[in-house]
Amino acid sequence: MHVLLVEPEYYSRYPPLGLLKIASYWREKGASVELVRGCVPPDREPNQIYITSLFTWAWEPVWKAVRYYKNRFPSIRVQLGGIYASIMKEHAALSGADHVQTGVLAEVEDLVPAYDLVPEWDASIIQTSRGCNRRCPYCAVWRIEGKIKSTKNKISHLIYPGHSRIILWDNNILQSPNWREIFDELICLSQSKRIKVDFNQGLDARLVTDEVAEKLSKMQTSCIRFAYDNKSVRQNIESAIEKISRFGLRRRHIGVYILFNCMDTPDDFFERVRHVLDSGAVAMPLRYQPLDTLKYNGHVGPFWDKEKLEQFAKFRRVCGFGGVFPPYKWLLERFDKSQGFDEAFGLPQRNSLLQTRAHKDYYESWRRIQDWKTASNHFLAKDWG
Ligand code: B12
Ligand code: SF4
Repeated sequence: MHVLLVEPEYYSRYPPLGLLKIASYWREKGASVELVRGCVPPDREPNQIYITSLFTWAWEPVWKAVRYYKNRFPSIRVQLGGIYASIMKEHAALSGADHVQTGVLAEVEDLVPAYDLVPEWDASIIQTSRGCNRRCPYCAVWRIEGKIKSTKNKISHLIYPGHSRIILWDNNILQSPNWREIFDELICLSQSKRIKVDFNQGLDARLVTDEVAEKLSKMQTSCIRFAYDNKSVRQNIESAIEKISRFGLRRRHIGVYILFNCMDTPDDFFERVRHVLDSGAVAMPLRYQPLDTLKYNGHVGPFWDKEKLEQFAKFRRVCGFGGVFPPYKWLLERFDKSQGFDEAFGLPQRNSLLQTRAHKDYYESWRRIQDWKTASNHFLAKDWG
């Protein structure tokens, strides 16, 4: 039995985790596996073909892959699964796949992914839980995975030999009944094996207690992320930042995602950015993408328009760092004086005093405070060295 695993040719920062788990599953059954990216002739004729998918807007490379392998091996069953397939089953079925799988495959969930298929990759990606008990309208997680479930209370067996970092993909790890055991194990791994921990999907600020903050402070984390999706969680965000910094984690190593272009207004968005910078953390604006969108950045929220979105995109390019806003002096002063979105995010005129100041202050402070740069790189997942 030979199983062909296909990652379509879309951009991804991470290896195709679902396929790597499926690879381990088939190997346990004695099959051989082959992982390819895009449309390429495999080394051997397969008996089964698994194609994965990711964001809904990356559907075209998925269709291309399905057609390529279906044409090449017309009698072999081509299965399609992953995020796009789960969110948009009917659309995915039009690709020509013989079967569209929605949701997770329970039988592969507790297997160590076959990382030997991606030898250049050096981190173990772990989901200690699936699902989430909240039902935020803009989120796919509760729709695909349901309530919090399949919670693990141990993770060491999921760390691949030689990996020096752990990336947690839990949607809301603090909801897990086992979060304490997991955190204690992470502390142990951090302290004994110097393993770095990345809570990649962020932590729920509403669930951050002193106990959580204390445990976090004992791990090797480079940054902690929260989400400030609407003003109702302002107190929770401020309190979580305060607790974490009280236990020794630096405020500038806390990043806060700020959803915009959803049901918010531009002024409301500006205020949330200002709150985050005032609290000393890094603001990370996140443009809303509808769950069933087939085009990235195609959506314009009811209180936004294209000009405002473009204006903000330019501002973050010029005055942000890789799109995020650290609380640097020029920005803090500017936001303090601004009454709303237009004033805050109006692009400084070319060669104007403002722009010169923006650049000077900005780059100088980043050069001076190297750890900001490091922290930001972590937020941007560019370099975890
Ligand atoms: C990690 C992650 C990221 C990473 C990048 C992921 C990557 N690979 O490059 C980062 C942090 C960068 C990120 C960013 C964003 N993300 Co994101 N992200 C995720 C997350 C947690 C996992 C995605 C992933 O890679 N999974 C790997 C998959 C395919 O493996 P798996 O699901 O474990 O696979 C199982 C099953 O799917 C199945 N399976 C998989 N393949 C196959 C194939 C076959 C044949 C079969 C049978 C089964 C099968 O079996 C597996 C084992 O059970 C999901 C949430 C979630 N819980 O899934 C959101 C998610 C995909 N992200 C989402 C969003 C909205 C975003 C952002 C747009 C946020 C923003 N506003 O900026 C950005 C977009 C970035 C960009 N420009 O492209 C949405 C997707 C919405 C959509 N319309 O597609 C999700 C679903 C989260 C949500 N809250 O709704 N994200
Ligand atoms: S808390 Fe996070 S994971 Fe849970 S439904 Fe809301 S956005 Fe999704």
